[in-house]
Amino acid sequence: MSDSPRPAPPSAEPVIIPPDNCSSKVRLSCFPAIDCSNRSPNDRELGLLLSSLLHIHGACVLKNLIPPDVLSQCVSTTSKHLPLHRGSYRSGFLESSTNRWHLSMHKVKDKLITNSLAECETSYQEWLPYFFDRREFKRTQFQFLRSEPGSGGKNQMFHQDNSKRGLTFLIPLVDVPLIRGPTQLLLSTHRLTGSALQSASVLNSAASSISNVASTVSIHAPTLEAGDVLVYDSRTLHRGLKNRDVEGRPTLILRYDEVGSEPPGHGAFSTTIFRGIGNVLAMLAK
Ligand SMILES: O=C(O)CCC(=O)C(=O)O
Repeated sequence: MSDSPRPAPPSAEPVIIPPDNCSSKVRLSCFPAIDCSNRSPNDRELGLLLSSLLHIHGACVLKNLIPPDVLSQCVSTTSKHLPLHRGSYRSGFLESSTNRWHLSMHKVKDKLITNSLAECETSYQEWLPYFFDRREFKRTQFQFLRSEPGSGGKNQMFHQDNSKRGLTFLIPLVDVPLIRGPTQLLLSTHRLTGSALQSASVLNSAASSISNVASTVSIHAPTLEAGDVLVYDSRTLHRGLKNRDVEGRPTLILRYDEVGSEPPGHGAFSTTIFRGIGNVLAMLAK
């Protein structure tokens, strides 16, 4: 995964998700998305386009990326690990915030899960080197997340997955309409930290970029259909919204980081500060 071709300017036009598929907040532009139907996993143009959209906006939806048979394989292999009764999650699951349960798949020695992971990765792994350019990178996380339904849940807090450049792929195993609490993102906030000119501290770096980012930031909660994938630069501020539906939202999360820039790159103090920055930017956002 370390040798990569140098990206060239993309030539294909991004497909933009129509406004009625975005969150209800009024905005000037819509969420960047690429329709991957019938695209080959080693489509170079698509890899370059994705890298370019991530560079500009910090996130992108890959529509129709995961083939239905791979998706149903993921659903059946992960469902074995779900509790029979709500609230009876077995050890291994971690409740990161109210009603959001995570299971690190690296800890689950299940060949079928490993196979379905490999199938998902096949759909996009040829494109990763375009984003990481010539830098060496590796997979740093493979998680199964289930956001439970019900009014007891809360919106997650805004956070970065890593203060340094990296990629997060969210693969929902069901449709994610607004009621099921999609991921909300503050586009452009990937510029807050981790630039080439980054100062020694995450906070210094963010302080100098907040005013630049504030003028361009926009807030979105793109709804997804099963088979779509949300990918974002790990620095993009985001949070999972509360699931108000009667069905859960099971999601696979795969993360990739540069070697030497392992996540999260934040301590307790900067995590709190970035939650505040996210809340303020969300109010200012278009
Ligand atoms: O639930 C989501 O949509 C986002 C997941 C996430 O950011 C996390 O678990 O850290």
